Amino acid sequence: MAKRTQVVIVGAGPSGLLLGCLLDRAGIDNIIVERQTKDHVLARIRAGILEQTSVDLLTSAGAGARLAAEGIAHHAVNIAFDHKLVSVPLGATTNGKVVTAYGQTEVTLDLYNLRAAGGSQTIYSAGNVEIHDFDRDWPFIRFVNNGKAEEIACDLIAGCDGYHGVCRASIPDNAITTYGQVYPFGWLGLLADTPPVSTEVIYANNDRGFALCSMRSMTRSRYYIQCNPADNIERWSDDAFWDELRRRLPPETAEQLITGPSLEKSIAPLRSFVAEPMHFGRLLLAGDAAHVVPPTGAKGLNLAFSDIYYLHQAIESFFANNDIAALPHYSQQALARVWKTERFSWYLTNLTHRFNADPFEQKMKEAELDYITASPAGRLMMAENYVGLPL
Ligand code: FAS
Ligand code: PHB
Repeated sequence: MAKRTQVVIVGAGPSGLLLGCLLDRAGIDNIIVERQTKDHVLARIRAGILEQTSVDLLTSAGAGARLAAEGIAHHAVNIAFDHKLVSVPLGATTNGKVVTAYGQTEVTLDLYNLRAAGGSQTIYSAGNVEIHDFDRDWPFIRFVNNGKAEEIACDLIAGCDGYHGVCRASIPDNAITTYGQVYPFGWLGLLADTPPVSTEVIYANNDRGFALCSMRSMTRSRYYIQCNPADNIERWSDDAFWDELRRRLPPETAEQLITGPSLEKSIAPLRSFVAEPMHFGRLLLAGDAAHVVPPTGAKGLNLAFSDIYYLHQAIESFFANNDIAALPHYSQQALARVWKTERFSWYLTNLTHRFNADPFEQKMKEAELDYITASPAGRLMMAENYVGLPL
Protein backbone atom coordinates (compact mmCIF):
# COMPACT_ATOMS: atom_id res chain seq x y z
CA MET A 1 0.00 0.00 0.00
CA ALA A 2 1.63 3.31 -1.09
CA LYS A 3 2.16 5.88 1.63
CA ARG A 4 0.25 9.15 1.24
CA THR A 5 0.96 12.73 2.37
CA GLN A 6 -0.15 16.22 1.36
CA VAL A 7 3.26 17.55 0.20
CA VAL A 8 6.36 15.63 -0.82
CA ILE A 9 9.47 17.83 -0.57
CA VAL A 10 12.40 16.60 -2.68
CA GLY A 11 15.69 17.72 -1.09
CA ALA A 12 16.71 18.32 2.55
CA GLY A 13 18.95 21.31 1.92
CA PRO A 14 18.03 24.65 3.49
CA SER A 15 15.06 25.20 1.13
CA GLY A 16 13.48 21.79 1.73
CA LEU A 17 14.07 21.78 5.47
CA LEU A 18 12.72 25.31 5.95
CA LEU A 19 9.62 24.54 3.90
CA GLY A 20 9.08 21.31 5.86
CA CYS A 21 9.34 23.14 9.19
CA LEU A 22 6.92 25.87 8.06
CA LEU A 23 4.40 23.30 6.78
CA ASP A 24 4.71 21.41 10.08
CA ARG A 25 3.75 24.61 11.92
CA ALA A 26 0.78 25.04 9.57
CA GLY A 27 -0.36 21.47 10.25
CA ILE A 28 0.19 20.43 6.63
CA ASP A 29 1.37 16.84 6.31
CA ASN A 30 4.70 16.56 4.47
CA ILE A 31 7.58 14.15 3.89
CA ILE A 32 11.09 15.20 2.81
CA VAL A 33 13.05 12.79 0.59
CA GLU A 34 16.82 13.44 0.36
CA ARG A 35 19.27 11.47 -1.74
CA GLN A 36 22.40 12.12 0.38
CA THR A 37 23.07 11.00 3.95
CA LYS A 38 22.20 13.36 6.78
CA ASP A 39 25.91 13.80 7.60
CA HIS A 40 26.75 14.70 4.00
CA VAL A 41 24.06 17.40 3.93
CA LEU A 42 25.07 18.80 7.34
CA ALA A 43 28.76 18.93 6.39
CA ARG A 44 28.27 21.27 3.43
CA ILE A 45 30.04 24.64 3.70
CA ARG A 46 28.43 27.34 1.58
CA ALA A 47 26.80 30.69 2.32
CA GLY A 48 27.62 32.91 5.24
CA ILE A 49 25.44 36.06 5.12
CA LEU A 50 21.71 36.22 5.94
CA GLU A 51 19.34 39.02 4.96
CA GLN A 52 16.93 40.24 7.67
CA THR A 53 14.02 38.58 5.83
CA SER A 54 15.86 35.24 6.07
CA VAL A 55 16.51 35.78 9.80
CA ASP A 56 12.83 36.66 10.35
CA LEU A 57 11.63 33.61 8.41
CA LEU A 58 13.94 31.21 10.28
CA THR A 59 12.76 32.74 13.56
CA SER A 60 9.08 32.37 12.60
CA ALA A 61 9.77 28.71 11.75
CA GLY A 62 11.18 28.17 15.24
CA ALA A 63 14.83 27.87 14.12
CA GLY A 64 16.09 31.27 15.27
CA ALA A 65 17.43 30.72 18.82
CA ARG A 66 21.10 29.94 18.07
CA LEU A 67 21.05 32.44 15.21
CA ALA A 68 19.92 35.18 17.63
CA ALA A 69 22.64 34.17 20.11
CA GLU A 70 25.54 33.62 17.70
CA GLY A 71 24.72 35.59 14.53
CA ILE A 72 26.84 38.72 14.07
CA ALA A 73 25.13 41.84 12.67
CA HIS A 74 26.99 43.69 9.91
CA HIS A 75 26.13 47.39 9.61
CA ALA A 76 28.30 48.03 6.56
CA VAL A 77 29.94 46.26 3.64
CA ASN A 78 33.46 47.12 2.44
CA ILE A 79 34.69 47.52 -1.11
CA ALA A 80 38.44 47.57 -1.75
CA PHE A 81 39.74 48.95 -5.04
CA ASP A 82 42.55 51.16 -6.29
CA HIS A 83 44.55 50.35 -3.08
CA LYS A 84 41.83 51.79 -0.83
CA LEU A 85 39.05 50.36 1.35
CA VAL A 86 35.66 52.08 1.35
CA SER A 87 32.95 51.21 3.86
CA VAL A 88 29.39 51.40 2.48
CA PRO A 89 26.89 51.81 5.35
CA LEU A 90 23.85 49.52 5.20
CA GLY A 91 21.46 50.70 7.92
CA ALA A 92 21.95 54.42 7.41
CA THR A 93 20.17 54.33 4.05
CA THR A 94 17.77 51.40 4.59
CA ASN A 95 15.90 52.34 7.79
CA GLY A 96 18.37 50.43 9.95
CA LYS A 97 18.48 47.15 8.01
CA VAL A 98 21.56 44.97 8.55
CA VAL A 99 22.78 41.58 7.35
CA THR A 100 23.81 38.80 9.75
CA ALA A 101 26.92 36.64 9.51
CA TYR A 102 25.81 33.08 10.29
CA GLY A 103 26.93 30.11 8.18
CA GLN A 104 24.59 28.04 6.02
CA THR A 105 26.08 24.99 7.74
CA GLU A 106 24.63 26.23 11.06
CA VAL A 107 21.31 27.18 9.44
CA THR A 108 20.94 23.68 8.02
CA LEU A 109 21.82 22.12 11.40
CA ASP A 110 19.26 24.31 13.20
CA LEU A 111 16.57 23.33 10.71
CA TYR A 112 17.55 19.65 10.91
CA ASN A 113 17.36 19.73 14.72
CA LEU A 114 13.98 21.50 14.65
CA ARG A 115 12.61 18.93 12.21
CA ALA A 116 14.08 16.01 14.18
CA ALA A 117 12.61 17.35 17.44
CA GLY A 118 9.07 16.69 16.42
CA GLY A 119 8.55 17.45 12.77
CA SER A 120 7.38 15.16 10.05
CA GLN A 121 9.45 12.44 8.41
CA THR A 122 12.70 13.11 6.55
CA ILE A 123 14.04 10.17 4.51
CA TYR A 124 17.81 10.35 3.86
CA SER A 125 19.87 8.23 1.43
CA ALA A 126 16.88 7.85 -0.89
CA GLY A 127 17.98 6.23 -4.17
CA ASN A 128 16.66 6.78 -7.71
CA VAL A 129 14.09 9.41 -6.79
CA GLU A 130 11.52 9.84 -9.58
CA ILE A 131 8.54 12.17 -9.71
CA HIS A 132 5.38 11.15 -11.60
CA ASP A 133 1.95 12.47 -12.69
CA PHE A 134 2.73 15.97 -11.44
CA ASP A 135 0.80 17.25 -14.49
CA ARG A 136 -2.28 15.47 -13.06
CA ASP A 137 -4.10 15.93 -9.74
CA TRP A 138 -2.57 12.86 -8.18
CA PRO A 139 1.23 13.15 -8.33
CA PHE A 140 3.46 10.59 -6.67
CA ILE A 141 7.13 9.86 -6.21
CA ARG A 142 9.08 6.61 -6.39
CA PHE A 143 12.44 5.97 -4.75
CA VAL A 144 14.55 3.24 -3.13
CA ASN A 145 14.74 3.29 0.65
CA ASN A 146 17.06 0.80 2.40
CA GLY A 147 17.07 -1.32 -0.76
CA LYS A 148 13.26 -1.40 -1.03
CA ALA A 149 11.23 0.33 -3.77
CA GLU A 150 8.78 2.79 -2.19
CA GLU A 151 6.05 5.07 -3.49
CA ILE A 152 4.46 8.14 -1.85
CA ALA A 153 1.24 9.64 -3.24
CA CYS A 154 0.61 13.33 -2.56
CA ASP A 155 -1.25 16.47 -3.63
CA LEU A 156 1.82 18.63 -4.30
CA ILE A 157 5.54 18.09 -4.94
CA ALA A 158 8.02 20.81 -3.87
CA GLY A 159 11.23 20.55 -5.91
CA CYS A 160 13.86 21.76 -3.44
CA ASP A 161 16.55 19.53 -4.91
CA GLY A 162 19.07 22.10 -6.08
CA TYR A 163 20.59 22.87 -9.45
CA HIS A 164 21.44 19.23 -10.25
CA GLY A 165 18.19 17.79 -8.93
CA VAL A 166 15.61 15.56 -10.59
CA CYS A 167 12.56 17.86 -10.34
CA ARG A 168 13.39 20.60 -12.86
CA ALA A 169 14.88 17.92 -15.12
CA SER A 170 11.52 16.09 -15.11
CA ILE A 171 9.60 19.03 -16.61
CA PRO A 172 9.04 18.65 -20.39
CA ASP A 173 11.47 20.85 -22.36
CA ASN A 174 8.62 22.65 -24.13
CA ALA A 175 7.13 23.71 -20.77
CA ILE A 176 10.18 25.45 -19.33
CA THR A 177 12.55 28.21 -20.46
CA THR A 178 16.01 28.60 -18.99
CA TYR A 179 18.31 31.60 -19.00
CA GLY A 180 21.84 32.08 -17.78
CA GLN A 181 25.57 32.23 -18.23
CA VAL A 182 28.64 30.54 -16.84
CA TYR A 183 31.39 32.93 -15.69
CA PRO A 184 34.96 32.42 -16.94
CA PHE A 185 36.29 32.13 -13.39
CA GLY A 186 35.62 30.25 -10.14
CA TRP A 187 36.03 30.92 -6.42
CA LEU A 188 38.67 29.19 -4.36
CA GLY A 189 37.32 29.25 -0.80
CA LEU A 190 39.19 28.59 2.45
CA LEU A 191 37.83 28.17 5.98
CA ALA A 192 40.19 28.63 8.95
CA ASP A 193 39.97 28.95 12.71
CA THR A 194 41.58 32.39 12.67
CA PRO A 195 40.18 35.78 13.74
CA PRO A 196 38.62 37.46 10.65
CA VAL A 197 40.70 40.27 9.15
CA SER A 198 37.58 42.45 9.17
CA THR A 199 34.40 42.34 11.22
CA GLU A 200 32.43 43.14 8.05
CA VAL A 201 32.70 41.61 4.58
CA ILE A 202 35.35 42.98 2.20
CA TYR A 203 34.90 42.64 -1.60
CA ALA A 204 38.25 43.39 -3.23
CA ASN A 205 38.76 44.28 -6.90
CA ASN A 206 42.49 43.97 -7.58
CA ASP A 207 44.48 43.80 -10.82
CA ARG A 208 45.39 40.22 -9.84
CA GLY A 209 41.73 39.31 -9.43
CA PHE A 210 38.82 39.35 -6.98
CA ALA A 211 39.10 38.47 -3.29
CA LEU A 212 36.54 38.29 -0.49
CA CYS A 213 37.04 38.38 3.28
CA SER A 214 34.19 37.05 5.42
CA MET A 215 33.64 35.20 8.68
CA ARG A 216 31.64 32.55 10.53
CA SER A 217 32.40 33.92 14.03
CA MET A 218 35.01 36.13 15.72
CA THR A 219 37.35 33.11 15.71
CA ARG A 220 36.51 31.51 12.35
CA SER A 221 37.20 33.16 8.97
CA ARG A 222 36.03 32.49 5.43
CA TYR A 223 38.07 33.80 2.49
CA TYR A 224 37.77 33.47 -1.28
CA ILE A 225 39.97 34.37 -4.23
CA GLN A 226 38.96 34.39 -7.89
CA CYS A 227 40.62 31.48 -9.70
CA ASN A 228 40.53 29.56 -12.95
CA PRO A 229 37.45 27.30 -12.73
CA ALA A 230 39.57 24.45 -14.10
CA ASP A 231 42.19 24.99 -11.37
CA ASN A 232 43.23 21.93 -9.39
CA ILE A 233 42.72 22.42 -5.64
CA GLU A 234 45.83 20.27 -5.03
CA ARG A 235 47.88 23.08 -6.62
CA TRP A 236 46.83 25.46 -3.88
CA SER A 237 48.77 24.97 -0.65
CA ASP A 238 47.52 26.99 2.30
CA ASP A 239 50.58 29.25 2.02
CA ALA A 240 49.94 29.83 -1.70
CA PHE A 241 46.37 30.81 -0.87
CA TRP A 242 47.35 33.20 1.95
CA ASP A 243 50.10 34.82 -0.17
CA GLU A 244 47.69 35.40 -3.08
CA LEU A 245 44.98 36.73 -0.76
CA ARG A 246 47.42 39.22 0.76
CA ARG A 247 48.43 40.44 -2.72
CA ARG A 248 44.80 41.23 -3.55
CA LEU A 249 44.01 43.23 -0.39
CA PRO A 250 44.85 46.88 0.41
CA PRO A 251 48.26 46.98 2.18
CA GLU A 252 46.91 47.99 5.60
CA THR A 253 44.37 45.15 5.47
CA ALA A 254 46.91 42.59 4.26
CA GLU A 255 49.20 43.48 7.19
CA GLN A 256 46.45 42.56 9.67
CA LEU A 257 45.66 39.19 8.07
CA ILE A 258 46.07 36.32 10.56
CA THR A 259 46.65 33.04 8.77
CA GLY A 260 46.38 29.42 9.92
CA PRO A 261 45.77 25.88 8.66
CA SER A 262 42.73 25.44 6.41
CA LEU A 263 39.78 23.48 7.78
CA GLU A 264 38.33 23.30 4.27
CA LYS A 265 39.44 24.41 0.80
CA SER A 266 37.34 24.07 -2.35
CA ILE A 267 36.75 25.56 -5.80
CA ALA A 268 33.20 26.49 -6.83
CA PRO A 269 32.15 27.38 -10.39
CA LEU A 270 30.08 30.57 -10.85
CA ARG A 271 26.93 30.79 -12.92
CA SER A 272 23.73 32.81 -13.27
CA PHE A 273 20.69 30.64 -14.03
CA VAL A 274 16.90 30.99 -13.98
CA ALA A 275 14.18 28.52 -15.01
CA GLU A 276 10.73 29.91 -15.87
CA PRO A 277 8.07 29.22 -14.72
CA MET A 278 8.79 27.83 -11.23
CA HIS A 279 5.57 25.82 -11.33
CA PHE A 280 4.27 23.00 -13.55
CA GLY A 281 0.96 21.36 -12.64
CA ARG A 282 1.35 20.10 -9.05
CA LEU A 283 5.17 20.55 -9.06
CA LEU A 284 6.65 23.73 -7.56
CA LEU A 285 10.36 24.57 -7.82
CA ALA A 286 12.20 26.56 -5.13
CA GLY A 287 15.78 27.62 -4.39
CA ASP A 288 18.67 26.40 -6.49
CA ALA A 289 16.32 23.97 -8.28
CA ALA A 290 14.89 27.05 -10.01
CA HIS A 291 17.74 29.59 -10.02
CA VAL A 292 21.41 30.04 -9.22
CA VAL A 293 23.36 33.26 -8.63
CA PRO A 294 27.11 33.85 -8.43
CA PRO A 295 27.84 34.18 -4.66
CA THR A 296 29.29 37.70 -5.04
CA GLY A 297 26.14 39.35 -3.71
CA ALA A 298 25.63 36.79 -0.90
CA LYS A 299 22.20 36.07 -2.39
CA GLY A 300 21.95 32.33 -3.16
CA LEU A 301 20.67 31.13 0.19
CA ASN A 302 18.64 34.30 0.80
CA LEU A 303 16.88 33.98 -2.55
CA ALA A 304 16.08 30.35 -1.76
CA PHE A 305 14.48 31.51 1.49
CA SER A 306 12.39 34.21 -0.18
CA ASP A 307 11.05 31.48 -2.49
CA ILE A 308 10.11 29.47 0.59
CA TYR A 309 8.39 32.53 2.12
CA TYR A 310 6.11 32.77 -0.94
CA LEU A 311 5.78 29.00 -1.40
CA HIS A 312 4.62 28.14 2.11
CA GLN A 313 1.92 30.83 1.81
CA ALA A 314 0.81 29.46 -1.58
CA ILE A 315 0.65 25.88 -0.26
CA GLU A 316 -1.34 26.96 2.79
CA SER A 317 -3.82 28.80 0.57
CA PHE A 318 -4.03 25.81 -1.79
CA PHE A 319 -5.14 23.51 1.03
CA ALA A 320 -7.16 26.01 3.09
CA ASN A 321 -9.12 27.52 0.20
CA ASN A 322 -8.75 24.92 -2.55
CA ASP A 323 -6.88 27.76 -4.22
CA ILE A 324 -5.37 26.19 -7.37
CA ALA A 325 -4.50 29.70 -8.67
CA ALA A 326 -2.06 30.03 -5.74
CA LEU A 327 0.36 27.74 -7.60
CA PRO A 328 0.99 29.84 -10.74
CA HIS A 329 0.79 32.96 -8.57
CA TYR A 330 3.67 31.61 -6.47
CA SER A 331 5.84 31.40 -9.60
CA GLN A 332 5.02 34.96 -10.71
CA GLN A 333 5.60 36.38 -7.22
CA ALA A 334 8.90 34.55 -6.68
CA LEU A 335 10.29 35.32 -10.14
CA ALA A 336 9.75 39.07 -9.67
CA ARG A 337 12.26 39.01 -6.79
CA VAL A 338 14.49 36.37 -8.43
CA TRP A 339 15.20 38.52 -11.50
CA LYS A 340 16.03 41.64 -9.48
CA THR A 341 18.37 39.61 -7.29
CA GLU A 342 19.93 37.90 -10.30
CA ARG A 343 20.62 41.37 -11.69
CA PHE A 344 22.42 42.56 -8.55
CA SER A 345 24.53 39.38 -8.29
CA TRP A 346 25.46 39.55 -11.99
CA TYR A 347 26.23 43.30 -11.70
CA LEU A 348 28.46 42.98 -8.62
CA THR A 349 30.25 39.93 -10.08
CA ASN A 350 31.09 41.70 -13.34
CA LEU A 351 32.09 44.85 -11.45
CA THR A 352 34.50 43.22 -8.98
CA HIS A 353 36.13 40.41 -10.97
CA ARG A 354 38.95 40.71 -13.52
CA PHE A 355 38.42 38.66 -16.68
CA ASN A 356 38.38 41.09 -19.59
CA ALA A 357 41.73 42.48 -20.76
CA ASP A 358 40.08 45.46 -22.45
CA PRO A 359 41.61 48.59 -20.78
CA PHE A 360 38.48 50.62 -21.48
CA GLU A 361 36.31 48.00 -19.74
CA GLN A 362 38.57 48.22 -16.70
CA LYS A 363 38.37 52.00 -16.65
CA MET A 364 34.57 51.79 -16.74
CA LYS A 365 34.62 49.40 -13.76
CA GLU A 366 36.92 51.70 -11.79
CA ALA A 367 34.66 54.66 -12.52
CA GLU A 368 31.60 52.62 -11.43
CA LEU A 369 33.33 51.54 -8.20
CA ASP A 370 34.24 55.16 -7.53
CA TYR A 371 30.65 56.24 -8.16
CA ILE A 372 28.80 53.64 -6.08
CA THR A 373 31.10 54.17 -3.10
CA ALA A 374 31.16 57.99 -3.21
CA SER A 375 27.71 59.07 -4.40
CA PRO A 376 24.76 58.91 -1.95
CA ALA A 377 22.64 57.42 -4.76
CA GLY A 378 25.29 54.82 -5.53
CA ARG A 379 25.68 53.87 -1.86
CA LEU A 380 21.90 53.59 -1.48
CA MET A 381 21.65 51.29 -4.53
CA MET A 382 24.43 49.11 -3.08
CA ALA A 383 22.91 49.06 0.41
CA GLU A 384 19.29 48.33 -0.48
CA ASN A 385 20.32 45.45 -2.72
CA TYR A 386 22.83 44.05 -0.25
CA VAL A 387 20.41 44.02 2.73
CA GLY A 388 17.84 42.39 0.43
CA LEU A 389 14.92 43.83 -1.51
CA PRO A 390 11.54 43.81 0.26
CA LEU A 391 9.46 40.63 -0.04
P1 FAS B 1 20.78 22.81 -2.11
O1 FAS B 1 21.56 22.46 -3.35
O2 FAS B 1 21.50 23.37 -0.94
O3 FAS B 1 20.02 21.52 -1.56
C1 FAS B 1 19.40 20.62 -2.48
C2 FAS B 1 19.29 19.27 -1.78
O4 FAS B 1 18.61 18.37 -2.65
C3 FAS B 1 20.66 18.67 -1.50
O5 FAS B 1 20.72 18.23 -0.16
C4 FAS B 1 20.75 17.51 -2.48
O6 FAS B 1 21.50 16.42 -1.96
C5 FAS B 1 19.29 17.14 -2.66
N1 FAS B 1 19.02 16.45 -3.93
C6 FAS B 1 19.55 16.71 -5.14
N2 FAS B 1 19.04 15.86 -6.07
C7 FAS B 1 18.15 15.06 -5.41
C8 FAS B 1 17.30 13.99 -5.81
N3 FAS B 1 17.28 13.57 -7.07
N4 FAS B 1 16.53 13.40 -4.88
C9 FAS B 1 16.54 13.83 -3.58
N5 FAS B 1 17.34 14.84 -3.13
C10 FAS B 1 18.12 15.44 -4.05
N6 FAS B 1 25.16 31.14 -1.55
C11 FAS B 1 25.50 32.27 -0.88
O7 FAS B 1 24.60 33.07 -0.57
N7 FAS B 1 26.80 32.52 -0.52
C12 FAS B 1 27.82 31.62 -0.81
O8 FAS B 1 28.97 31.86 -0.49
C13 FAS B 1 27.52 30.43 -1.50
N8 FAS B 1 28.50 29.52 -1.78
C14 FAS B 1 28.16 28.37 -2.45
C15 FAS B 1 29.14 27.39 -2.74
C16 FAS B 1 28.80 26.22 -3.44
C17 FAS B 1 29.86 25.19 -3.76
C18 FAS B 1 27.46 26.02 -3.86
C19 FAS B 1 27.09 24.78 -4.65
C20 FAS B 1 26.49 26.98 -3.57
C21 FAS B 1 26.83 28.15 -2.85
N9 FAS B 1 25.87 29.12 -2.52
C22 FAS B 1 26.16 30.24 -1.85
C23 FAS B 1 24.50 28.93 -2.90
C24 FAS B 1 23.89 27.99 -1.90
O9 FAS B 1 24.00 28.52 -0.61
C25 FAS B 1 22.47 27.75 -2.34
O10 FAS B 1 21.81 28.96 -2.66
C26 FAS B 1 21.66 27.02 -1.29
O11 FAS B 1 22.36 25.85 -0.95
C27 FAS B 1 20.30 26.71 -1.91
O12 FAS B 1 19.66 25.83 -1.06
P2 FAS B 1 18.68 24.71 -1.68
O13 FAS B 1 17.75 25.37 -2.65
O14 FAS B 1 18.15 23.97 -0.53
O15 FAS B 1 19.62 23.78 -2.59
C1 PHB C 1 30.57 33.85 3.00
O1 PHB C 1 30.71 34.29 4.17
O2 PHB C 1 30.73 32.64 2.71
C2 PHB C 1 30.19 34.82 1.90
C3 PHB C 1 30.00 36.16 2.21
C4 PHB C 1 29.64 37.05 1.20
C5 PHB C 1 29.49 36.56 -0.09
C6 PHB C 1 29.67 35.21 -0.39
C7 PHB C 1 30.02 34.33 0.61
O3 PHB C 1 29.13 37.40 -1.09
